[in-house]
Amino acid sequence: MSEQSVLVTGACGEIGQALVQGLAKRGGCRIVAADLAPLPEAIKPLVAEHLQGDLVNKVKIFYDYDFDIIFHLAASLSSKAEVAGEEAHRINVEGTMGLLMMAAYRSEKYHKPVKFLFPSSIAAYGFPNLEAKHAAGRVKEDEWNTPHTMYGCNKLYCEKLGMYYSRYCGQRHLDPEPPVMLDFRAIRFPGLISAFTLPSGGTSDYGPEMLHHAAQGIPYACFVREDTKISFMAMPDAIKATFMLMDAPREKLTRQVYNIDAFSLTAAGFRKRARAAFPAAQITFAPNPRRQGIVDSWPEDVDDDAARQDWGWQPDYDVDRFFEEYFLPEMRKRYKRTSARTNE
Ligand code: AKB
Repeated sequence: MSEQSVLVTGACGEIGQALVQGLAKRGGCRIVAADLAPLPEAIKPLVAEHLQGDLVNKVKIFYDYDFDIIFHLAASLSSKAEVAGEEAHRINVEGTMGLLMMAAYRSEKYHKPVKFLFPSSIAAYGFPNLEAKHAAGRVKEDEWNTPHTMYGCNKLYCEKLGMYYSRYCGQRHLDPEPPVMLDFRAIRFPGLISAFTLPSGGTSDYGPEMLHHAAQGIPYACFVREDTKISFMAMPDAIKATFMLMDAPREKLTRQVYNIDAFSLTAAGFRKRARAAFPAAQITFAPNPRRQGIVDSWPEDVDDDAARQDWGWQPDYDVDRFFEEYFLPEMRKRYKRTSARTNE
């Protein structure tokens, strides 16, 4: 079988690096990366070509590539997008629209649907207050689509744009010979936690930041209240879900945007787990009202039944396995000396 040509935008970010490693492990593809930053050493040997620079200005270049699959990960995350809204809109919406147009054009011209994998987010939801959040329980994909943030608005709109370009663009879908359209698929990710990289610019960042600080013996002031609860997931599960959705036969998919879920934990729950593993951890709470408002608008739990039914989704890591089998073994290995010292 010939190699598949794959584009990964935002390749130097947290999901990007894990995804490139996952793709390389699967094999059978030529990886083209795109990012503002130079490639980190961890993925440099795995990438055939890296296009460094502003994606929005670079989209034209991609018309010359024959991509089978596009993973469009480049984004300005929720906290950063609140302080630089116009720039976030440019990156999150204009960048996505440019790539969707390119993928739609190539799908039609070469009669081959380009697969477009889009990471959406729990930020696409928005609750008016904490009572509504607590009462909502497991939120389904089409409920509470009333985001409070620039990032959430961008993600929700780009989901709709993806559906538009893959189904209705030009209103030719009812023609006797409709054009070949791109194949758009999206996952709404919860907060993600990697044992290898740290996030930046997001609001679910308090979870991974707290754990990485605790492991290194560095004091951490958490920017949300102790009772704050949203859903989280181990990075390997996020990559697994992305590949599962990518591989799922199109006829099995009853929707184009799917929730996935692994575990929900309060900020106090993170502290308890961190202290159990690293007893000297110094964790305090100093809520930032703006960032608090963002997570208060996000669901505590999402309903991922559609993903489970359509493509067999199931996380490998519940909260116990996340700590015991993924995060802590890596931390203990990496920060052996630090944690031994701080535990004395
Ligand atoms: C963020 O906090 O902005 C992201 C997300 C939940 O999409 N991690």
